[in-house]
Amino acid sequence: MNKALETQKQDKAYDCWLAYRPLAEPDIGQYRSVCARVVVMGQSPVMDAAVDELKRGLKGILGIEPQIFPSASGAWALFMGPEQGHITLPEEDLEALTDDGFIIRSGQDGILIAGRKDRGVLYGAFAFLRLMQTGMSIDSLDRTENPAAGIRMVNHWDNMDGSIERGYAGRSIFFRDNGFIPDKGRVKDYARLLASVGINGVSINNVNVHKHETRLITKEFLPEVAALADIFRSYGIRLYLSINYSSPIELGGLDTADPLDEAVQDWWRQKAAEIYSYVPDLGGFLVKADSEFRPGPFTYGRNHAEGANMLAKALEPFGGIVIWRCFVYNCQQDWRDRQTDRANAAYDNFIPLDGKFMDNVVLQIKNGPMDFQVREPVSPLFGGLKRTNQVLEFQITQEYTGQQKHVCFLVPQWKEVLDFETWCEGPESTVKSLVCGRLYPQKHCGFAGVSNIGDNTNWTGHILAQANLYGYGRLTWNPDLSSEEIADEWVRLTFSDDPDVIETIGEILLKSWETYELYTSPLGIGWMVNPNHHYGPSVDGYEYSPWGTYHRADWLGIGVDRTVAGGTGFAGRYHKPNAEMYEDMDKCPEELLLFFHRVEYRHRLKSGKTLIQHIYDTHFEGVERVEEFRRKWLSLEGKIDRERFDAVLERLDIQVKDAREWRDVVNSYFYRKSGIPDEKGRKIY
Ligand code: GCV
Repeated sequence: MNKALETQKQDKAYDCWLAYRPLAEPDIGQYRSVCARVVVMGQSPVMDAAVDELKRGLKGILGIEPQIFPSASGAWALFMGPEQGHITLPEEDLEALTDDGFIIRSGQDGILIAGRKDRGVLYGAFAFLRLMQTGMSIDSLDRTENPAAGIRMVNHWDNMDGSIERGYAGRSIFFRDNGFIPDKGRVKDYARLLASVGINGVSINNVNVHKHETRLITKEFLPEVAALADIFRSYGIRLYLSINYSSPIELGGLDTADPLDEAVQDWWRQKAAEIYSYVPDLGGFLVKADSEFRPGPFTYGRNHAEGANMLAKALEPFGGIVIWRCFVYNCQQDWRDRQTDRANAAYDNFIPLDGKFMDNVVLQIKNGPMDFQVREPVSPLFGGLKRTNQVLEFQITQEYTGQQKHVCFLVPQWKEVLDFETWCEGPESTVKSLVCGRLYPQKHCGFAGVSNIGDNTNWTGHILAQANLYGYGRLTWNPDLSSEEIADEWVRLTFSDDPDVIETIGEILLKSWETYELYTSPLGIGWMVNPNHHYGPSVDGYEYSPWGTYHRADWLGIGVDRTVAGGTGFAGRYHKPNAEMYEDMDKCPEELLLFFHRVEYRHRLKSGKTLIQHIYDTHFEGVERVEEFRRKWLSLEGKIDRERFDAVLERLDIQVKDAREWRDVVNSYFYRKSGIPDEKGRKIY
């Protein structure tokens, strides 16, 4: 799979959505006359990246190589047109921009792409090419855009031996054999992909920081970290490092990492100064502490605010931030204990600390209370925390959603989370308004997504999984975009503007998450995967383990009672009316029924079907839908290049086979537990 970079670059899948295809003549006539000359005002590595991109895009889409004219002016603007200065920008327009925002405007003689900073121009250049490629008329070019939030980052779970925890697209593009990969060509191409959708932060190493990675903050590796930071910087992206909370012990020879110990504080202060001497604009640290056996402040009887603030003080003089993850729970539960609930853990650990974190600390909260299942309710920390900086964490890599063997376009799932009404301040208290800092003032807030890329030629293993990276970035820039808009853009940019291609791939993408859910774990209960690697069905895989991820199925029914009345009380962590909705079995949204309630197999759902019949029917339907995806894909033969057509088909073949396995394993499990036959008499083992 790992061909040399030059060979990889020739592969159609390598360029993802930045392939820049020629457009039909009637669509581009006007663009061609305007874009032959480009005046560039201002110079910096980021402006260079913007100019390079523009040249590349104009060549690909219009087939022209523009003449570039430098301008003495220091203002950030990239002007395209026959003559300079025909478009002037009123001061108030520029004032409407944040540092990353841009204006694209066409006038009689030219087009202006302007930003207050060079980063805005870069984003503007990408947006301009996207608009042109998706057929936007030159007359309609008049837009001002600012990103929704300041933090728009991807997290890598890459280890220095080159492996990637939960990676499904090859090996790391940063690390190999416990060192850095010398050829940085791939990193530059990655930075370009990220910047094109508005990403401005990247943490390069796994949040589980092992022995070698602990040393990333030492002289041994800091020059290499700095070299990567240089590449990302020229695309407006800041680099972050995941750190080991025990570093003062493991690197500093201290006998404690207690955040209140002065020697520990001093060690981190000096360490921060050393790190920033190599990377002066390091974004900061990402920290997984006291979670899944990682060290943290609990060891010393301290809380997470004390733990995070100590690091924040060390980074403060350099403008760095501490991104502290809320994925904290007891992973050694006893199955007899029905009160401890993993779903409660993050909320119960962090709500008492609201308002106690320094303002350069940000809490990073997974979208749901468990762990990136195909369906979960939204974490009640959103709307619960009112005086704390927050970042929403999504998982772009498909750990529990088909591992990039199955097509599962996650944008519709993310949209539900973003649009979820928390009611913390009455109506309009959506998750997106919270994480974009529109509801409570936050110095730092935004988005993190666990990256789905590796060194496979097509970056993401499944070519259709490129749409998840694309969609994630687009949503961090503008969470109001719809799933349909994102799918449509991505297909046009990646494949073609042929209506059949757009419609067929769009439909597959938009139905794929729901389809995956149909043939896997039902009605929000989650898990049912093989332990450890998490691929494929094993209904009891986690039922008999201490991780606290039970479904509690027996011969009568299934589901976890998380009500306040008789269960773990999780439903009560939400604001009204959500708390009441989840508490009441009749009001609970059905897709989350088994997450909140224990339900008998003979219970009738709103559809009139019994729960058991619903389980059988959805599993048969899920497989039929995947078979339909495959048929639809086959209808595109000849409309998509052979390489990518075959590559997707190969994955769909796997998906058909594995979806059937899911169906049969889940259906026969519940048939044997309940003894209730399928009303339709289909084959259940
Ligand atoms: C990086 C889940 C995953 C782990 C991951 C962890 C986390 O448990 O299975 O691989 O660790 O989440 O988010 O920290």
